[in-house]
Amino acid sequence: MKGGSAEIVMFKGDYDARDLAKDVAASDKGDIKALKRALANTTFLGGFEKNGTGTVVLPKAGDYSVFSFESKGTAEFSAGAMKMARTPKTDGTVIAKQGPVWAGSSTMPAEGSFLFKNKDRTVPHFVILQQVAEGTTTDQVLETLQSEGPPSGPPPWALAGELETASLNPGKSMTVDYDLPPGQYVVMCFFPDPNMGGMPHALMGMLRMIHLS
Ligand SMILES: [Cu+2]
Repeated sequence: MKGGSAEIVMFKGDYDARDLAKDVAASDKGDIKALKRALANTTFLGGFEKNGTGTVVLPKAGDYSVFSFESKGTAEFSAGAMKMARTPKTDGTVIAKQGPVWAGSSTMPAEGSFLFKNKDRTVPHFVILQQVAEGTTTDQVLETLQSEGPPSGPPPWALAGELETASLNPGKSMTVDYDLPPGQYVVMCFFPDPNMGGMPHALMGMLRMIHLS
């Protein structure tokens, strides 16, 4: 499910982008040890979809990598001496909490920027905003996600508006600029949970309905 964002990451010790690509590929095939190794050695600092904008926090001058879960592609960059910048003003918040569950604004303007904060102390999370038909329930979305077999087209509740962010480690935050059609949206995260056999968080019920107006 998606995963096309550019993930800005930093690594522990000798662990590098190639190790991460290998571990993620193994994790996709159900290797939970590889997933746990990836999480123990990687700090996810956020990032954006193609053409997406916003702000991330780079904790220090030094080497960083950009990683794509979708292509397993990587790139390196170095950040020089930095000055502290004030977090830009935002129009709403999307907060991941232990459970995992979502909290934050229940309504936001249809255009603006939101603060995404991972307050969960255990695992990384990312944000997918998917527009849904007005009145859709999280139970309906969960039922679709849990249905077996290849999808026979898009779910009946899905509408055109969508946005995805990269992942954030526990305690990290970022801001995300967006411009979406007004309406009801489901907030989802599909990060695989290492303590639940790699189950994506949305399937554990990490779903929340919000409105953009
Ligand atoms: Cu998650």
